Amino acid sequence: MPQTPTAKPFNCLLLTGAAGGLGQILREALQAHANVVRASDISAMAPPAGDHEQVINCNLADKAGVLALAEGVDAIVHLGGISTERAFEEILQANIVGTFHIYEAARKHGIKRVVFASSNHVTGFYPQDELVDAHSPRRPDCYYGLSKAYGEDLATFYYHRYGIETVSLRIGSSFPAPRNLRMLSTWLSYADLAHLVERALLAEDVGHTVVYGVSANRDLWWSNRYAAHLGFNPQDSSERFRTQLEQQPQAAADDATARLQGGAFTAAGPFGD
Ligand code: NAI
Ligand code: 15L
Repeated sequence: MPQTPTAKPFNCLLLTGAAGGLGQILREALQAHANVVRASDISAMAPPAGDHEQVINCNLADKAGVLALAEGVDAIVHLGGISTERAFEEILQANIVGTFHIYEAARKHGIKRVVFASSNHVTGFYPQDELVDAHSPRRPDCYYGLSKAYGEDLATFYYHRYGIETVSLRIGSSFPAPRNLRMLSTWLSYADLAHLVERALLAEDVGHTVVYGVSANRDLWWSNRYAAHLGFNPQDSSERFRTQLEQQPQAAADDATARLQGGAFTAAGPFGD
C-alpha cells in the first residue's frame, strides 16, 4: 500500500551560511523538516537548487537584502558570517550588523524561531579544567567570540521585546573528525549537529536557550544542565580518534593556549597593526 507522506513541521526554512562547511551539511539535513529550504550565502553555492530548495545570494550586511531574503519564512537557521578571528571591522559587518539584520527581518515578517550558530569562543577564556555552563559569566576570547556574545544578547532582547524565540548553539568544533588533542573535548559530529539543530527547531517554549554543541566525548568542559528541555542527546564520541591524535606533537608546558578552552583563538591577532 502506498505510504502517506508525513507532514513536515515547516513550510519554508531559511538557512544562512549555506555555502560553508556546516551549511552544506544542514542544507541537506533540513530537507526533512521543511517543504522548501531557502539556502543563502554571500558566496557561490553548489549544487544548484534542488526540487525543494531556493538558492539566493545575499550579503548579511545588506539590510534590504536580508529583509527580502526572509520573506515568507517560518524559521531561520543562521550560520552565516565570519567563522574565525579576523579584524574587528570585518567581524562587525558580517556578524554583528548581519545578525542584527536577521533579527530585524524576523521581527518585520513575524518569524518566531531563530537557531543561531554561536560559538564556544563566547567562553573561551575559561581554563580547560573548569566545567562551564550556560549561566557561567561569559569570557569571550577574541573579536569573533565577542560578536557571538552580541548575537546571544540580540536573541535575549528580541525574545523579551518581541517574543521571538532563539536557541543559541555554542558549537564546539564541528568537522568530519577532531583535528587535534583539544578537539577530543570540543568535537561535535555532523550527525549530532543535525540532531541538535532539529531539536533547536522543534522543541517548544525555548525562550532564549543557550546550549553547547558538543558530542558525548569522554572529557567534556561544558554542561548542558540548563538546556535539558531541548532533548538534545548526542550519540557520537571523539574517543575513537584518541590514539591517533595523542601521537601528534604536544604543546609546550608554558603554552597558555593549550590550557584555555578557546585554544589558539585566545592568542589570535591583533590584525592590521
Ligand atoms: P564557514 O566559514 O565554513 O561558513 C560560513 C559561511 O558564511 C561561509 O559560506 C561564508 O561565505 C558565509 N558568510 C560570511 N560572511 C557573510 C556575509 N557577510 N553575508 C553572507 N554570508 C556570509 O563556517 P562553518 O564552519 O560552516 O560555521 C558555520 C557557523 O557556525 C558560523 O557562524 C560559525 O561561526 C559557527 N561555528 C562553527 C563551528 C565549527 O566548528 N564549524 C564552531 C563554532 C561556531
Ligand atoms: C569556531 O567557532 C570556529 O568557527 C571553528 O572554525 C572552530 O575553530 C571552532 O570554533 C573551535 O573552537 O574549534
